[in-house]
Amino acid sequence: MIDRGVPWASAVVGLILVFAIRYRRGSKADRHPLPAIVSREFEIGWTAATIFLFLFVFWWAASAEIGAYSVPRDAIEIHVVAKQWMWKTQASNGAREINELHVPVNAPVKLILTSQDVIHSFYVPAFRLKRDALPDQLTETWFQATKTGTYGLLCTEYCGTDHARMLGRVIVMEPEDYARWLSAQPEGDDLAHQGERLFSERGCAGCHAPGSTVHAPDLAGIWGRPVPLEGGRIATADAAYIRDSILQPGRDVVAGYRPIMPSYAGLLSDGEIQALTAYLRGLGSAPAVARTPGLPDLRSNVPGSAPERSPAMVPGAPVQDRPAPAGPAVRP
Ligand SMILES: [Cu+2]
Repeated sequence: MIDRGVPWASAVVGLILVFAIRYRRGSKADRHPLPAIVSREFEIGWTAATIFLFLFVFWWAASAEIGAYSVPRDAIEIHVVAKQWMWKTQASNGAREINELHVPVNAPVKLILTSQDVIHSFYVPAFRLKRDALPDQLTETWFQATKTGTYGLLCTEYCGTDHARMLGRVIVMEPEDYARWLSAQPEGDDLAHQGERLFSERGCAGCHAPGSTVHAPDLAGIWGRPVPLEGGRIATADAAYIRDSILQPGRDVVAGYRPIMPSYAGLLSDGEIQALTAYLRGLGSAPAVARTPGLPDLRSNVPGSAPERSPAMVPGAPVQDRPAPAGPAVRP
């Protein structure tokens, strides 16, 4: 297929060549003196004014766009899983909803989106908020509602037969009402606890628990830290990295380890991966492994290590008499 730009480019280049030859210096072409339509000052002023106008609009649009992508640190985190044809949301405090999302007014809310099947798009017109939910990927967006009320939530990516019915509501409440609503929710497990259970139920702990005999990276304290990979690359242990490591473990193998982990693609749902991620995140970005007295802290030279925290969240691992971790000096 010929690109549509080709005729235009050919015309421009052709005219440049024709004029360059026809009006070259010394040729006898007919040259009328230029009519003075506007003054030179007017032309300079006009050019400068439009440049400044353009720069202003660019700055204005860019700063709005950058703001839309920088999520405030204290935002309430809500996981959103889209599927044909519903929206499932779960706040990190455990409140689960379908096709509804309760949020407090005047508080930043961060959405972490994914899809269980095809591409969907989370769209709240009243908030000017739109972000695609993609299978096998996480996307993020955030908003801060400024008025209480109920606002329509739509899917705005054609996703199959009932696409038009993939509707929901965002309910913005006063903070006190929100707190009351939250405490009235069924005693649901929060994500991190679900993840902790999955971690042992699905066999992750069999290899990744600090006491395991299998040579697999210990995951305590991994969150947010740089992970050295085979081949000298460095990854950051964020949600996307953990997700990839679960679904495609052979792709980014941690330096010093063999690629023995099987893929969990098809075995874990998106919700379960989110729960595992929340659990690993809850383990913090500091070593959770209890140090055996007399042995040096293997991670003490890792930049960004935060102070030691409770090892209580490592499943199936006794705190007191755990063997000293084996492996490379800097563990992921
Ligand atoms: Cu959809």
